[in-house]
Amino acid sequence: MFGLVSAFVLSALAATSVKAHGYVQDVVIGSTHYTGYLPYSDPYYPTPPERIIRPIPGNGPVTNLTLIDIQCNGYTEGGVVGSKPAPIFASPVPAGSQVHLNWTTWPDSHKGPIITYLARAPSDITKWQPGTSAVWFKVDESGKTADGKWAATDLLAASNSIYTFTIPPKLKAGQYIIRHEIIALHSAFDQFGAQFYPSCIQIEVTGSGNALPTSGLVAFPGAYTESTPGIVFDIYADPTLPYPIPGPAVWTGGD
Ligand SMILES: *[C@@H]1O[C@H](CO)[C@@H](O)[C@H](O)[C@H]1NC(C)=O
Ligand SMILES: *[C@@H]1O[C@H](CO)[C@@H](O)[C@H](O)[C@H]1NC(C)=O
Ligand SMILES: [Cu+2]
Repeated sequence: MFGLVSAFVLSALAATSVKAHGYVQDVVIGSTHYTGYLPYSDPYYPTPPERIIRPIPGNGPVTNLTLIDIQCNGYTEGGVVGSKPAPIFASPVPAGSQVHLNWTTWPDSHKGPIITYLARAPSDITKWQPGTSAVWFKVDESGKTADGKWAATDLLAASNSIYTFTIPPKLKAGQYIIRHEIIALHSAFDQFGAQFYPSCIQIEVTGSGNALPTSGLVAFPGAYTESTPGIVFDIYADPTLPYPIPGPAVWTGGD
């Protein structure tokens, strides 16, 4: 049985290794490790392991900003359109805690920003699909430093492929999807060239805070278009040119 599984895994890996990009393979919150959705092994188990990250088809990007795939890296199975919910969620995640996102090895050519959103689930997160509703607010972003260092390559490489952000300390308790993405800009000098690598991670925030954004929520698809600043950008041009991170302003969480 296991030999068969491994053969499947190996052939899947061989088929995709030519364009190896990446995904979040592990999430650490407090002292708890949550293994990410592993697209080259999880689907091949007779009983797939339960993950907190919504399924993705592989390590490749989404490039069409009009598709629902841009929300959680698109996974369609059995008529599911958009993100298929994961069966479990990380809990407890105290408001104010750090979330550590462990990416697979990221190619140095794939320079770009790292951006993180949250969406509050109105009901059971293991069944919720946001669809095209404007429910997302940005909680963290990192683009290019003044001396030309990019989040997705320089910053990630310097931290062992771990990106860390903080849940807003006063965020109201409840279930949330974290939409965490790298945008790779190596072909973004022209329209339709930017590559999006989103991951959707399900969590349950605890605490006594009562803060929620009251305006400025965005939808995926919808938040980005080919004319949004930072979607078309030439990383090979003047390296001192500041990079405008796409999407709304970061919500500071009522601080
Ligand atoms: C994006 O997807 C839409 C809907 O399927 C399609 O009409 C459009 O041609 C696609 N755009 C690109 C650049 O592939
Ligand atoms: C990231 O996850 C991989 C796979 O689980 C693991 O081998 C590696 O040690 C993790 N990196 C860190 C810095 O924890
Ligand atoms: Cu790539």
